[in-house]
Amino acid sequence: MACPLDQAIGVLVAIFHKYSGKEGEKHTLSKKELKELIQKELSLGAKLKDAEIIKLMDDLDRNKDQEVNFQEYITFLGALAMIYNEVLTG
Ligand SMILES: [Ca+2]
Ligand SMILES: [Ca+2]
Repeated sequence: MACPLDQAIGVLVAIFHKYSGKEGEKHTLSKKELKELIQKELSLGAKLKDAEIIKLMDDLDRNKDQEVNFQEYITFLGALAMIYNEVLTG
C-alpha cells in the first residue's frame, strides 16, 4: 500500500469501518455513525447544520433501510470527488 492512490482507497475503506463498527450492524453505518463520520472526518462536516446532515443522510440511504452501506458510502464519496474536482479545476 505504498502508492498514493492505494493509500487513499485504503483510507476510504478504513474510515468506513472505523465508524460502521460502533453500534448495531457492523458493516453498515447507522444515522448516528454516519453523522459522526461526516463531522469528524470531513472539513465540510463542521459547516453543516443538523437539518442539512439529516437531509444528506436521507439522500445517501438509497434503499431506505435506515442504514448507509458501503456502496451508498462510495456513491457519496463519488459525489464529493465531483465537487472537489470542480473546486480544484475551477
Ligand atoms: Ca453500524
Ligand atoms: Ca441503505
